[in-house]
Amino acid sequence: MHNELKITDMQTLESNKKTTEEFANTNSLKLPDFTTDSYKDAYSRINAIVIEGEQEAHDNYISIATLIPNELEELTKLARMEMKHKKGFTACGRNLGVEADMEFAKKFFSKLHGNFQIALEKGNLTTCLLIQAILIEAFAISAYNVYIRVADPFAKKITEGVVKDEYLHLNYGQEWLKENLSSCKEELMEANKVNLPLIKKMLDEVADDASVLAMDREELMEEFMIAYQDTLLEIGLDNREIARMAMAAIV
Ligand code: PL3
Ligand code: FE2
Ligand code: FE2
Repeated sequence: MHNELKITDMQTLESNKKTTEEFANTNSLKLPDFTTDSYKDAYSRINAIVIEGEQEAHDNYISIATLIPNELEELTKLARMEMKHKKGFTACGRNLGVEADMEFAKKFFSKLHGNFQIALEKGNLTTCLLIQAILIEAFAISAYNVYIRVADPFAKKITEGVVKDEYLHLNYGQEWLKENLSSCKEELMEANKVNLPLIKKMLDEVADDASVLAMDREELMEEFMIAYQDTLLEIGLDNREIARMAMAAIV
């Protein structure tokens, strides 16, 4: 009796193992060929976007600190993480033998960058936080979560480390906006109306290149909406307000 049980357990183990192997196999079949010219061509733009995005995120947290001086230490920490992310993604490009198209990436961010700078000059902290800590971070989280599923092993490991930090960044913006909701709600809604459509445009712009990396557009949108809606809910907005805000992406 005892013996029989053992055998059954071992059989179960064995068949589990097989299932895992088969799964890994089917999965790896779906991974793109990282060495083709078309992969590298798309990667030169996507990699640049990510590198530029991390650099701008760094600069933005440093700028935000000028509006909340007593948060200087915390914001400097976040900014440092962004530089680490930039280094990590630079290594990913180097590892694949790809040169990042930084000029393309600068253009890609220019509109959003401009809006952030205007808000900064005016001292509109809520708008700055919405742009960087909510919209850009949710965009990064969606992209990185999807990328992890189809990345080369080197990039996968780096991206897994990065995405954990991005949740901290999203959380930072979330907590500040939550604490100040009564005084910043109106500005939050207005800034969202202007800037969410830009994120949607950026997603559309990157979709073709992303699909060459086996990243699906619908999946990217889905991941974005999850991070975005979760955050707005945590900030304390109700379902109707969140629906109204999300609607800005489709009109
Ligand atoms: C915030 O910490 C960083 C902001 C970066 C924004 C990234 C947007 C990425 C869109 C492109 C999707 C491809 C992801 C692939 C990663 C190499
Ligand atoms: Fe980052
Ligand atoms: Fe970040």
